[in-house]
Order: sequence, then structure tokens, then C-alpha cells
Amino acid sequence: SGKRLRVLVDMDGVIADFEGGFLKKYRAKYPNEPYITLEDRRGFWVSSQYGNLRSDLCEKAISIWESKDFFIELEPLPGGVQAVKEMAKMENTDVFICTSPIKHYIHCPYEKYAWIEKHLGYDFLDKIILTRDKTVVTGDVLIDDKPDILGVEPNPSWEHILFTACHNKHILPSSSHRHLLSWADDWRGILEGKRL
Ligand code: DGP
Repeated sequence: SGKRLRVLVDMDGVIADFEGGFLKKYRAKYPNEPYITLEDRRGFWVSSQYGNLRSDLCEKAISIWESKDFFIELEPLPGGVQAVKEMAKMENTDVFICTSPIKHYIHCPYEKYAWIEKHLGYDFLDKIILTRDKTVVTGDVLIDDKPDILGVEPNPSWEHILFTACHNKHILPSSSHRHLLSWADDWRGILEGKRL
């Protein structure tokens, strides 16, 4: 019951394991180079932290997600696919996958569509929003692991729910966001609260 809800769900770091997929392929391609464990990840930008470790590692990191098959081969994060399917079946609920493709566009946008079809099904291809600026998309909630979601719209319509990821787990619960610790956390309660 209550009002119709539009939920925007981010892809990388929320339903697809970008960080785990990155680390696995980075270590396979560069077995003799240093790496950052998921425990030690800090900051949203993987390439910045690798570049700080040693300047040439920035481009080595970037080469991983710019490679063919990187995005399609990402593993689903625990509970994410099931939660999104369940959410989409709820009454008065419109779910969209809202994801920013990388600017090296030869593989990424195609593979994001293919990933959604593979894990969420053909009908979810109608629910994909690819944008580099999520502030111009309207919705009631945006579930996203990026702490600072900025763009041309200074007052986005959505409430940003910060989804916990290895790079943001040290950010303390604050007045700037509510958090979802994982898909085992109470996402249903957050949605029901937004309907009131
Ligand atoms: P989103 O999660 O929708 O905000 O998309 C952000 C994308 O950027 C996602 O595919 C992860 C990727 N990404 C992570 N670290 C870096 C980085 O250091 N540089 C670039 N260009 N992309 C990154």
C-alpha cells in the first residue's frame, strides 16, 4: 500500500562484484606487481589508490576493466539478483538498474546489457538506465555504493542509500546518508518507509 515507488539500483558494487572481479583479474594479469586487498581498499576510484601505491599501477588497473569480458564475467553480489527480482514483483514498485558506463565504451555498455539479461532476464532490458549523471534521473531511492553522487542537478529527487562496499566501509553512518549494509539488511523496510 501507500504511494507508487521508483527504485534506482546501481550495478557495480551493488549487484555485480566489480571489486572482486577487478582484483582477481589484476592478480592474474600482473602476478608480480603489488596489489590492494579488499580489506585495504579506500576511496571509490580503484585507479587512484593503485596510482598512489605506485604511479604505473594506475594504468595497469585501468587496463583490467577496459578489457573485453571484464563486465560480463562479474559475479553477482550475494542476494542482489534475488532482491532486485523480488522488488520488481512488489506491488506499486518500479525498479530500474541505474549504472554509469566507463568512457572506454567498446565493451562495457554491451556487456552491462548482457549481464542484466543473463542474471535478471530479458524483460529487465527495459529497466536499464545508462548514464554518467545520475542526478538527472528521477526516483524515490537510489541504492548506490558511491559516497558522493554529483551532477548537474543540485537537488536530485532520490534519497541516496549508501550500499556498503569494501571502499566505503569506514565511512561512519552520518546525517548525509542512510546505509544498506548488504542485501541481507532491511531494504524492504527502507522502501516501505518511503511509501508513507
Ligand atoms: P557506478 O557504480 O554506476 O557509479 O559506475 C562507476 C564505474 O566506474 C564502475 O564501472 C566502476 C568504475 N570504476 C571504479 N574505479 C574506477 C576508476 O578508478 N576509474 C574509472 N574510470 N572507473 C572506475
